[in-house]
This record gives sequence, structure tokens and C-alpha cells, in this order.
Amino acid sequence: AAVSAFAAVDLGATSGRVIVGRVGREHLELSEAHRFPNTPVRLPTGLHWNLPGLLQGVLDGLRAAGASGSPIASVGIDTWAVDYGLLDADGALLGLPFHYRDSRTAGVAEKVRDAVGAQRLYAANGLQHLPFNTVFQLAAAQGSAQLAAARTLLLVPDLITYWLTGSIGAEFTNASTTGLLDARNGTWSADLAARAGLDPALLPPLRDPGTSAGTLLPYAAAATALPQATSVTAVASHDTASAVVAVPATERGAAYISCGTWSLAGLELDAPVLSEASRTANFTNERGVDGTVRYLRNIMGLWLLEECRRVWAARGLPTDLERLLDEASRAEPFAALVDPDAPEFLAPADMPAAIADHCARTGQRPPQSPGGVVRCIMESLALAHRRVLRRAAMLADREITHIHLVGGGSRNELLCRLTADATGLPVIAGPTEATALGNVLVQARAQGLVGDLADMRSLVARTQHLRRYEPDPGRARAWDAAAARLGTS
Ligand code: LRH
Repeated sequence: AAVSAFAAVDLGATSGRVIVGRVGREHLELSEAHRFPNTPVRLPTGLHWNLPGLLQGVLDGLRAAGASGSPIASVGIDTWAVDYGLLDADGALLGLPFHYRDSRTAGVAEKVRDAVGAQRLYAANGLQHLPFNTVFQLAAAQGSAQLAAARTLLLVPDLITYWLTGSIGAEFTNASTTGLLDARNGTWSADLAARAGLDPALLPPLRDPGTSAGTLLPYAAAATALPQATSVTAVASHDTASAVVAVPATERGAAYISCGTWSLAGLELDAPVLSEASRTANFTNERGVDGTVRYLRNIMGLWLLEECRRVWAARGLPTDLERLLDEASRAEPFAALVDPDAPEFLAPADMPAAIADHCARTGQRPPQSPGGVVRCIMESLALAHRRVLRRAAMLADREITHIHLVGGGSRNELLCRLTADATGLPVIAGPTEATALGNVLVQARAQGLVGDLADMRSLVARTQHLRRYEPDPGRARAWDAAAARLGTS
């Protein structure tokens, strides 16, 4: 049977990859063509992404993809959300985009919320309050020469697309993370922009996932050795939106956790939940493909672990993941628990110290060994998964019968097992490469190779390796007690 090949560019917070996906009727298979580090740069102006470096990695990766044996039918790009570059009137990039963990947004969101009104803001954009939502980043840039010179705002995947094709647009799923999209009708809100002091003319026309975003510019064709006619398809360019496309859910009772640097835990809905209870619980309504809503909360995720490993490596301590997780699995249960979403964990210079401080402040003995720290992180994340999914079920009036845990975290057996035990629900782990699969599937659909969301998910379920973790009922009481210790249920 016919199989077509697509290139998925997936940029994450620590690395970028170009992956070749081969799709046929009963066939869905990925292979990594190129991986490169994504190293943020600190300048006097703050913490930035090295976008030109990332573009080079993308070009190298596309060249490798093209050399991998199959003709590349199209290219799709996804990255993390919210961050953007500004173009001047000539279409040139004005400075390096800021990293969402840059501290310049501290206190800004509160000001915007006070000016607009927290309830009005949520009613309008339906977004979880995160200090780095694009609208708050732009508010922090108010009055800068850069913003004054800007004519166009492009989110990171749209900027890469623009650099590859010359075509300007704002892909819809990622646009929904800016805080400038109207939650009810899914169009840019000139009113929100005006209230945030922004010129709505900066916001490019929206484009839907699955539509074409042009073909390669001559320089890009030359750099990648791909035909100039190679089309760049707008995929669900928000990585989480792509990951949720590839959640192999076939039943209504499914919840998902897209677990990597962040844990994004929630439900797929047909319509946003904009209630006051949802606002105070800080749930977000991001947009997915085909009119779906990603009703979820950001949980700080494996960032806590990765940052500990980075700090330990700098001190010459062992950082082998297998070994750390093995030590964690043998460490004392529930010795110390933290709220992973506490603001001090967003960008600390020293994560192990931040965790120790948090424990001390909450009257707990800080974990004494790396294994103990990792145990604390894993149990705290499992409890956060439990808390968020129980809340989501209540707020959206849905019963959750099982959890799909996708992304890099699905390889973490300890986290999967603890999440099953903490929630009392089966966890179906995998696919690990959900984001790249979602990216490839939306491209394949644009070529008519697969059908609707249900079709794509069933293909994922049939072809990808999944592993099921049953909750241990004998542990339920202990988890209830642990949740109670954090003041939640
Ligand atoms: C995950 C993610 C998440 C956003 C964050 C900035 O990579 O896109 O959905 O909230 O990065």
C-alpha cells in the first residue's frame, strides 16, 4: 500500500528535532532525521531564544529528512506556545524573541488584570492566568522602541514558517495561547488588544491547521536540497495541540496528560468552559483542531527534574536518569511534598535549593539525597495530576474513566505508576512522540491520507506502542492522606 513521507519540525524548550513520518492506511512510523540543542541566550536585555540558530537547525534537519530516502510530501512546524518575534516594516526580525521564563513579566499580569478586570479578561479569552501569556509579555514591552517599530507579530512556529516561505499568518491553535483570541468565536479580539494597549494591526490573519502556508523560498530550497515546490503545511503549531491530536483516545471518559517540560492535564471538549469556578480554578481553554477545546491546566512538569539534573551535573553529581528514578522508586514514600506550580519553581537558578526551601517553609524535612528529591518531584507531580484532573471533571461535568499520558514523560515508569495510584485510574502511557505524530497526521490529512480526529487517533492506537498501568487500590488511602496534607482532595 502507498506510504507518504512528511517532515515534522518540533522545537522544544531544550532541543529541536526534525522527524520523518511515514503514513499509510495501516502505517504510521517516525524516524528522527536530526536533533539539535535549543540553548537560550542571556543578553543584557534578558533571556532570549536563539532563533537564527534554531532556523539553522531546522534547515540542517530538513536537508537530513530529504536525504532519508523518501520524497518529502510536505513540512510542518510546531513549537512551544506564547513566545513571538516582531517584524519591522521591511519584514526583518526586531531583536531575538524573549524566552517565556524571562523575568520581565513579573507583576505585569496583575496590572493588566486590574486594568481589564480579571473576570472580563477570562470571559473574553478563557485563558489560565500564566505570567508569560503573550498578552502580558506585550504589556511588559509597552513603550519600547522595538514594539513601536513593530508592524507584525509572529509566534515562533509562524516566524520559522515565514522564514521558510515568506508567507505571513497566525496559526489558530497557537494563536489561542496569546490571550488575544476571543474564546467564544475564535477570532482575534480587537477589543482585548486595545485594552492591553496593543495595535491590532500587528496580528496577522489567522490560518487553520491543515491549510497550506506556502512553498520554500529559493534560499531555503537551496539550504535543504528540497524541491522549491515543497509545501509547508500549517499544522497544529502549538506543540500541545499537536500532542493532543495523537492522544489515542477512543472513548468519552478519556482524560490526557501531555507530559514533558510541562504537564498539560485536562480534557478535550466541544466548547469552552468560561464559568467563574473555572476562572478561579485557573483552567485554560486553548483551541485544538476541528473546533475542539483543550480544557486543561499547566502543571510545572518534568522541568523540575530536568533543572535538578542540570544543577547536579554542574556540581559533578551523577545525573543518569535511570539511576535517579531507580533511587527514587526505593526512597521513602511521601517524605516531602511540594506544590509544583508554586511561582518560585518557574525559573529558579538552583532548583534543588528551591525545593529544599519550599519544604522547609512548609514545615517538612527537605529530601537529603538526589533520589529523595526525585521522589518528592514525582509524587508531587502525581498529586498535581490528580488534583487537576479531578477539578477538570467537576468543572466540565465529565466523568473520567482513564488517563492517556503522552509525551516524553510516558517513558517514566515511576511517574506513570504514581499517577495511576494517585488518581485511582488506569494510565495508558504513550505514544512518547505524540507531538511529532500529531504534526505528521495533520499534514497527512491535508493530503487526504487520513480522515477525522477519530480516524487519526485510531491509527495511532493501532500502530503505536502503548503501556497500561492499573492503579493499586491498596495505595488509595495513602494517596488520599498525601493529598490532604497539601490541603486538597
Ligand atoms: C509546552 C507548551 C505549553 C505552554 C508552554 C509555554 O511545550 O507549549 O503548552 O503553556 O509550552
